Parts: sequence; structure tokens; C-alpha cells
Amino acid sequence: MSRDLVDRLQPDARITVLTGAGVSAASGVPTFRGADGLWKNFRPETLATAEAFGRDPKLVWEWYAWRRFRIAACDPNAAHRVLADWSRRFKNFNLITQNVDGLHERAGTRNTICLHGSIWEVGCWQGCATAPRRWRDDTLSFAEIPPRCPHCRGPIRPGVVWFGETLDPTVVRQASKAAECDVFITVGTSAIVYPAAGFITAARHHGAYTVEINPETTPATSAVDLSLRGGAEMVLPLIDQQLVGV
Ligand code: BV8
Ligand code: ZN
Repeated sequence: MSRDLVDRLQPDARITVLTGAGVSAASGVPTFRGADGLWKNFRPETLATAEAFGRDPKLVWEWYAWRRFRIAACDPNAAHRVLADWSRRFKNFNLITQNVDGLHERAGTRNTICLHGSIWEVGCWQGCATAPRRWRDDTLSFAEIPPRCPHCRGPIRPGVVWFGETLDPTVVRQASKAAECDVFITVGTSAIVYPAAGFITAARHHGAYTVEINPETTPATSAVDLSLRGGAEMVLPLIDQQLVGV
């Protein structure tokens, strides 16, 4: 394992990790662009939009219900566990995730910044005055599709950020702050979706030592200092074993 990286993972170093669907692949959660990402031959980008929901909320909810059931049967893997442990052991640790599966939280990770929301949250599609912007509801029965808003009986929508929708400015500010760090590790992302992928170059501009962990090359591979080819569930425990005195 590269000494360059291990030597920089000092107890008081500012460490930020960006994760994508690849970190949950070993848990059995389908990735977006992997072969298992397709649902009923729909490309995720075509279903994860407000237009798609407006056109056919039943179809879009069937997709989110399918993902909820798949994710509910999955557990955090060794990659999630190492990152959760690091979030407790390193004083200045932040985790920025694109994942909506909640597995980082279930692993007990502290300082998690969820860029794209959570599949376990919902919101009122009409944005009625009485409903909070988002609320957690991991017990939706789907007896009725689309499920109904308890305040206005209009449809509710998944609490995720869809393509073409802006991210929560508070969350973007937190992630931009976290990109000001000493070591920035991007794990299991194809680095195609923005603004998420932009934090890799932002960290570089802040002088961070940048690392990629991915079995495949991505558009970020040529932009980082170190690119480690392998599964997150293998590579992160290997790095962790090298850490002494942290
Ligand atoms: C926005 C929630 C303002 C929903 C998601 C600049 C340039 C180009 C385009 C844009 C741009 N700025 C904005 C855009 C448009 C768009 C965008 O980026 N489009 C892409 C397709 C080019 N961005 C937006 O719309 C964003 N909003 O910018 O608002 C605006 C509005 C309009 C116009 C301009 C600006 C909102 C983006 C958020 C969308 N919501 N998710 C849901 O989940 O249902 S994105 C979703 O897709 C995920 O959250 C994630 O972000 C992305 C999937 O990427 P990955 O997670 O990386 O997964 P993927 O399958 O692609 O790759 C997995 C990787 O893991 C692979 O590399 C694989 O090799 C690796 N892997 C596999 N196994 C393992 C592994 N790695 C490690 N270990 C393993 N075991
Ligand atoms: Zn409502």
C-alpha cells in the first residue's frame, strides 16, 4: 500500500472522503451505471427527474419502492465500517456521499454530508404549506401509489435530488468547506455527475493530496495524485491495517 497515503493519514490531518454507488456495491445495492443499474430497462437518469415523476408518478414510485426493498435487505460492508471507524478516530474527518441508501449512517459514520438526499425521506410533491420540506418515512406501505401527503392528500415524492434539480445550498456549502482538506479520497464513483465530481478538483485546488479507489478508471483518474485499482471493501481495510497510532 502506498506510503505516500498512509504517512499523510495523521491523527490531526483534515481528511475528506467522497463516495458513490461503488462503495455500496459489495453490500448488494445496484450501482447507477453498472450492468445491475438498469430497472425494467429504464436508465436511472430517465427516472430520477421531476419530469418523469410529473409524467408518471406511479412508475417512478415503483422504481423507488424496488430500490427501498433492495436496500432494506442490504447491510453496510467493510468499506462502510472502515469509514465509520475513521469518522470516530480522526478529529477532522468528513464524508461527502452521493448515495441515498443510508448505509453510511447505518454504519454509524459521523459528519456525513448527503449531497443527493435520502431514499428513506419524502416530501410533498405540491410543496403544501403545512408539510415540512422533507420528513423521514421508512415504513411507506405503497398500498396506494403514489403515496399521499398527510397534510394535503396530494402525492408525496422521494426525498432525493433529481437530475435538473439544484442541491440544498447548505449541503453544498458544507461539502465545499470539507473539500478544504489535507487528504481527499474519492471512493466508488464514476465522477460523471456534477456538482459532486467537482469537489475532487476543488480539493486539489486547496492543495489536498487526492486519491481515487475504484476497480475501473474514471474521468478523475488523471486528476488525482494516487489511483488505487480495486474494490473499496478490499482497499480500505488494507489501508486501515497500515495505520499505526491513530
Ligand atoms: C444540478 C439521487 C443545477 C437520485 C442523483 C456540469 C457538467 C455536466 C452536467 C451537469 C453539470 N452540472 C449539472 C449537470 C447536470 C447533471 C449532471 O451531472 N448530469 C450528468 C449525467 C452529466 N447534474 C444535475 O442535474 C444536478 N443538479 O446541477 O442543478 C442545474 C440544474 C440544471 C442544469 C444545470 C445545473 C443533480 C445531480 C443529482 C442527481 N441525483 N441521485 C437517485 O438516487 O435516485 S445522481 C446519482 O447518479 C447518484 O447519486 C450519483 O451521484 C450518480 C451515480 O454516480 P455514482 O454514484 O458514481 O455511480 P455509478 O454507477 O455511475 O458508478 C459507480 C462507480 O463505482 C463506477 O466507477 C464503478 O467502477 C465503481 N465501483 C463498482 N464496484 C466498486 C466500485 N468502486 C469501489 N468498490 C467497488 N466494489
Ligand atoms: Zn402536501
